[in-house]
Amino acid sequence: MGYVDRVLGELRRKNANEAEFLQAAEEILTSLEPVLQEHPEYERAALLERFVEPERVVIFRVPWVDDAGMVHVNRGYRVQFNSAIGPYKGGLRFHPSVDLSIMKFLGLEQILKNSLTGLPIGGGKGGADFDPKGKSDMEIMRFCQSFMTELFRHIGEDTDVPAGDIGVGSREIGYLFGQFKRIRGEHVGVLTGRGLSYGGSMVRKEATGYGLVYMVEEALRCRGEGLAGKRVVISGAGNVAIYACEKAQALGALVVAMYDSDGYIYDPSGIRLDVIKQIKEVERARIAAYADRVKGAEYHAGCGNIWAIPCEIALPCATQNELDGRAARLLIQNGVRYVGEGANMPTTPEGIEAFRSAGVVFLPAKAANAGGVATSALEMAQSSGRMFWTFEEVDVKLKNIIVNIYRSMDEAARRYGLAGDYVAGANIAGFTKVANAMMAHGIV
Ligand code: NDP
Ligand code: 2IT
Repeated sequence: MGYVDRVLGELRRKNANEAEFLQAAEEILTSLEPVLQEHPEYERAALLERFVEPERVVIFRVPWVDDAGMVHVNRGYRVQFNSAIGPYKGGLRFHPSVDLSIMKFLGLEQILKNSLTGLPIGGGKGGADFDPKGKSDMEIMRFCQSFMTELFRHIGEDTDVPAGDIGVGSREIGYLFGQFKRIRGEHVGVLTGRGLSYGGSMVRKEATGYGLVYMVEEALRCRGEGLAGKRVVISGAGNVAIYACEKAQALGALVVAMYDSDGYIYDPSGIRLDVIKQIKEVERARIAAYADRVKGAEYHAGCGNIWAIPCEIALPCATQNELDGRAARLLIQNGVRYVGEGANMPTTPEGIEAFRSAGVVFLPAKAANAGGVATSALEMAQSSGRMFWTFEEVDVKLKNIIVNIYRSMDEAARRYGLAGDYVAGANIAGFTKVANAMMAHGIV
């Protein structure tokens, strides 16, 4: 049995009930075969066995009191996966579906994503099975304070730097930072995605969505095309989706659909992003309200059928496994040519295979959504340097980082005879640097 199969077999045995983690690990390890053949020393050093085992996982109780005086208990997590190339870095997710499997898949992906940025950040992820929907501001604040009252002892600007993810945006980062500062008495860059008045960076809010569109733009440019006039479907209506829509529209694309977890809106004349921002960012309401406010727009309950809308570019920006084989086949039938993953692992293995065999340009999450964490690393640089870059300065750096990621995954794929296979290219390019660092550190 080959090295990869042996490690995967053991991983399945030990983590049998972690479906998402196994899905991510299988994709990554399988695509690393050619690298491992070139480096037999990796097997002797049990490099893969160490790579798939988190350095540390912290699981903790998060008790909090709601506005009616009822006590609730949630489960908090921080997976400190790999610190070979820098301090652990990765977001916090607050969503009822959060469990160890989801935390570990996100942490594993984050290692390679962070490596691809070219910046010195290791991989981590955290969160809680807390549902922020329908909670008051004060309930959110008390939850964040309780969460940080345990988390603070495990993080630090040079050890582990969390940020946002699903359910954690600028409001939550503010409450988390306030509590950290209060307990530790340090005003440091221990979280990213901070507000601009207390150490945040320009462009961090926009970075994941903008970066996603910069990568699609680069893929189009390399094929002699541009975004102008292209029809785009975006899933999600949160941070990543909103700023992907903003940049796609700025570059002349026609975005016709978006969704939240209840259903999708279709607006053939182009999404009015001011209305979406008002509903999702200001009112924290449901996307269904869009169809009441914009003439000619339709609302459909349920999410899956969004992928039946004809488009040339699909940008899944909500959550894992939201785009399956059936959805991929529908998109292909209707003429999709580019898929850029804004969310983490939004496409199922069957969906990826369908896009691959149809020759669709498929830009995988760890490359396509790396703009967020890259800008987080720029926020860390500004914090330690006690300086503040303008919007334009950060935006130029973000775009350069994204174009470099595109080039490194493209080159890595070509080097192993896999031209155009960006899934393999991104995994290989990300892994190379981490593997070098782990080998240099000895058996740790
Ligand atoms: P937000 O919480 O801001 O938005 C999430 C959006 O996705 C909401 O519209 C939400 O709908 C929808 N959604 C969540 N879960 C589901 C579900 N099970 N089914 C359908 N829709 C769902 O999160 P972000 O925009 O920050 O994150 C979106 C994705 O991007 C995630 O996969 C995240 O890991 C990834 N990502 C985020 C980065 C960042 O910087 N924020 C960086 C890189 C990746 P509803 O409001 O109804 O729940
Ligand atoms: O998945 C991700 O890359 C994020 N949620 C952003 C992480 C970060 O540290 O900015």
